[in-house]
Amino acid sequence: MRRIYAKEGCPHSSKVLAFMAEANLLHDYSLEYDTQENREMIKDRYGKVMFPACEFGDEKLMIESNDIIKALADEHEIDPNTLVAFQFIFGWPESKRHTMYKTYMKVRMIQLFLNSFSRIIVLSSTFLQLIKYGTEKEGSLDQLMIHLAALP
Ligand SMILES: N[C@@H](CCC(=O)N[C@@H](CS)C(=O)NCC(=O)O)C(=O)O
Repeated sequence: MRRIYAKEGCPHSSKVLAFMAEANLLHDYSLEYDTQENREMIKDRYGKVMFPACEFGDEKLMIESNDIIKALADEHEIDPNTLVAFQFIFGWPESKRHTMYKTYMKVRMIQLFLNSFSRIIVLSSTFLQLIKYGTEKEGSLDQLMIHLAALP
C-alpha cells in the first residue's frame, strides 16, 4: 500500500488529505504522520524533510502538495474542480482564504444567534400559553406553579 506522509496542523497536508477524502482515495493509502522515523526516511529519499509527501508507483516520493493533488487527480481521472467541499475550503488563493473563513464565521454566528433567538421565542410563547392555560383553567397562577412543580 502506498504511503502518504502528513503533518498535523500543516495546511498543505490538510489540503492534500481533504482532496483525497472527498475523492474517496484515502482507503488506497496508508496515512503516516510526522514521526522521527518518517522524518529520517523522507530526508534520505528527498534530501530534506517536507510534508506532505506521497509515494508514487516506483517508490518515488512527491513533495509539493499541488503536484501531489494533480498527480492523484490525473491518475484517478478526477477533476478537483468538481469536489465541492475541497473547492469551498481550498479553491481560493491563499490570500483570500482568511477573508473567506471570516465571512463564513460571521454567517455561522448569525445562524446560531437566529437559531437560539427562535428557540427563546418558542419557549417563551409556550410558557405564556401555559400561564394563560393555567390561569384560565385553575383560576390562579399559584395553582399552575404547583402543577408545574409536580411535573416529572
Ligand atoms: N510548498 C510545500 C510547502 C510544504 C511545507 O511548507 N510544509 C511544512 C509544514 S506546513 C514542512 O514540512 N516543514 C518542515 C518541517 O515541518 O520539518 C507544499 O505546498 O507542499
